[in-house]
This record gives sequence, structure tokens and C-alpha cells, in this order.
Amino acid sequence: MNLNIKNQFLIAILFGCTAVFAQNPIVQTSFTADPAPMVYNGKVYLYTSHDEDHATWFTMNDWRLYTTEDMVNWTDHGAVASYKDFEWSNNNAWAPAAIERNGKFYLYVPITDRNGKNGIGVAVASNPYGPFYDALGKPLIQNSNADIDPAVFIDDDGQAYLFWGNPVCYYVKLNEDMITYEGEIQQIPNTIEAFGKREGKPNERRPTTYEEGPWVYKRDGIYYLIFAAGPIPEHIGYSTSKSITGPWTYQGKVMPTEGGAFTNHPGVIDYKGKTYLFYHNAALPGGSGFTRSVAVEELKFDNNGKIPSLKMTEGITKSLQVLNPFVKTEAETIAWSEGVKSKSNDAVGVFVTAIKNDAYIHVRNVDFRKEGAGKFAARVGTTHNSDVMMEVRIDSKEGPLLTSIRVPMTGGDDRWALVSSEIEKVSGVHDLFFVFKGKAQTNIMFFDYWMFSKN
Ligand code: FUB
Repeated sequence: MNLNIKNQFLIAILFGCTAVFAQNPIVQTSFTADPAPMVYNGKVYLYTSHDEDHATWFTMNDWRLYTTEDMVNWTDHGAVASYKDFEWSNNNAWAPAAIERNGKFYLYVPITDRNGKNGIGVAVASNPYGPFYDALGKPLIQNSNADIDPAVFIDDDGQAYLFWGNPVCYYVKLNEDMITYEGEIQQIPNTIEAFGKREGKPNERRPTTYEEGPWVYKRDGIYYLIFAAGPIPEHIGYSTSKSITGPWTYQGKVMPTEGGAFTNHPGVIDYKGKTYLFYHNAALPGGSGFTRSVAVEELKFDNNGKIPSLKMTEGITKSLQVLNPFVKTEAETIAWSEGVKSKSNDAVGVFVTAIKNDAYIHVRNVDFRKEGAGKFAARVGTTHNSDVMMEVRIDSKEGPLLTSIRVPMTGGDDRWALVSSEIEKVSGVHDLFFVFKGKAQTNIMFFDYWMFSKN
């Protein structure tokens, strides 16, 4: 290690390690909304709807998937399904819901049919990453124009339920096959007792705070119905019951209106001993009611099972586990990024593009172990032939430089180069930063994966 690097490491140890990095919103490479988290085999699978860039209305064509095992680094798996996968549908890839049963994965999605009627379709896959296929060739639910925002829940006795609806909440028992239902569709009585009195101007059609986006969660024998609540701009409210079929009792606000989007949408999971509330806001640059972003907070309960109201924060800043840099890691595994978009193609699947000079990716809690790493490799490419560089740094964007890699001109994101470089030896746990440098106005370079080795 040369003296300069030694000094940089010292500065990082003194100052870099105390830096607090924001984590919300958890995806910065696309606009995401309507979180539908699912825990399966020790991993969080977060399905989201997807607001198209620059949208000025709900322009939503597909559903995306992000995964994590540490709650800070999220891997982008791209689109797992589109409304176009439902032959009968016309548009509107709005809020999804996902669940696993007997080794199959079910995605419930609201879509509008060719006659403009709302409905809820169900798609099935043999693994959580998809591809998901329309299971029925027609809507599972086509009850009324309230048919949006599905939530799926399997109770401890194995009975599955689908909840959904705006401006009232419906539910029905799903059969074991998860693609048909049993009995009549029920509506939760839209009473003040169940959902609380709506504030603001009286609204005959919406007398209570219930608006849309129901989510069912069970804890210590209490059922929680957490929902997007009105008036607009929405907040998140909740009701509880001793039975999944009610009666429900309104309990108050989980999350008051905040964050710049006129909608909000809850998703709650238990993961590694904690409970998390996913929601959305307009926090990304360019964010609005139609370009939203999913965020997450830890959800706490008091001794009586009540949820103390919470604010939007910088998110989960403490990683639940270290990341292993000695295996191939996708470039789209990201704790935070700026100036980076994710894309996918047939050549490499999902990858990222640095769209401006000085764009960067931050990966957290990378464990180089005591033995350390002495070599770095990555699959990269660019369409520019002048001085495109990828810097690999630790601890901060300006932290110690492990290596600076010249990116070969490959000519397109369907053509890639594997590059490698000796690095100053690094050991222990560090945050990792990839900083992209180039003179071009846009699309500086693309990046598919990276990996360290001992030497
Ligand atoms: O994303 C489209 C719609 O906005 C959802 O269906 C609602 O829950 C609201 O988030």
C-alpha cells in the first residue's frame, strides 16, 4: 500500500465510517409505486408497479421485482410481467399483490379490459422471478369498477383470501389452487366504526377514511387491515379485528400525509425478527403523483398491539448482513445511486447505464474479510471511445481509490467486455462506490456485474 492510499484509508477510518447514508427511496433507477413485499426462503421479494419516466398520468405498463437479504442493498430483476401478458387487457398495470403457495408463485394484478372495465387478473410462475403467465385467460374478479388494488393473505388455517377495492373494500375466499374463489364476494361495511370518519368536505361516496390499497397482516392473533386513506392527498390508516371476516375497528393513522405524491400504498412484512412498512412517495428528483418511489420504514407496535404513527425517514440505515464481494454481484445490486438507470436486454438481462458524468452506485456493508481482496473484475461497455473510466472506491464517493478502470469501447449494450485490474489490498467491511466518469453528455457507460478475488 502506498503512502497516499494509506492516508486515504486513515481519513476514511476517522471520518468515512461515521457517514450516514440515506436509503429511502429504496429504488433510484426507475420510478416505482404500490409496493407488494413477499418473504420467501429467507429473502424479501418486493414487487412494485412502475411509473414510466416523465409520466403526467398513471402511465404504467409492467410490474417490477427487487430483492434483498439485508434491507439496504436491493437487486433489480427488471419487469416480471406486463399488462400485455394478459391477452384480454388493455392497459393499467396498477398495484400488484404476490404470494407463494405449494411451490408456485401467484401475482394478482388490476387491469382494465378491452371494454374499459376494471378487473383483477392472476398470473402464475414456477419461481418468484417469473416469467408469470396469465392463469385464466380472463379476469379472476370482475365485480365492479372498484376492482383495483388486490391484497392476498393466507391465514394460519391455510385459508387464502383476496382483498381489494376503491372506494370500498371487498374480499373473497380463494380456493387452494389460488386461481379460483369460493362463495360470494363480500364487502366490508364502509362504516365509521370500521374505517373512521373522513376529514374535510363531506363526501357521500366516501364517508370514511377508506380509500384503496388494502393490506392484510396478522400479529399475535390480531388481524390488521392497513390501507391508503383519504381525503387526498392520501395517508395510511389501519383497522383491526379478531376475525379475518370482521367486524373491523378503526384504529387511526399509521403514516400521515407526507412525501409529495397524492397517493400512498402500504405493504407490510415480518423479516428477520422485525416488521417493515413499505409505502411510496415522490421523493426522487423528477418525482410527482405519477412518478413515485417505494420507500420502507421499520414498523413498531405498542404493548396493546397499536401502531404508533410514523414519519417518512431516511429509511433502514443498518444492514442486516454483510455482502460477499467474492462472488459475481450484479451491478444492479444497489443501496443508493445517482445518475444511473436500469435496463435489460437479451444479451445480459438486467444491467445499469450511467447516464451522466460522475454518476455513482453505492453498495453497503461489503465484507472483504481478514484475507482481503487484491483483484477486481467487471463486465462493462460504452459507445464512447474517449476516456470513459469507472472508479472503484471505498467508504465514500470520494473515499480511497481501489482502482480506476478504462472502459473499452464495445459499441453497444449488446456488446460487452470483461475487464480486470490489480487493486490496493482491501480487507474488512466497507461500503463500496462505483463512480462513472466520461465526457459525453449522456449514457456514459453500461455495467453488468462485478467481483473481487484475492489476487
Ligand atoms: O398506482 C396506481 C394507483 O395509485 C393504485 O392502484 C393506487 O393504490 C394508487 O397508488
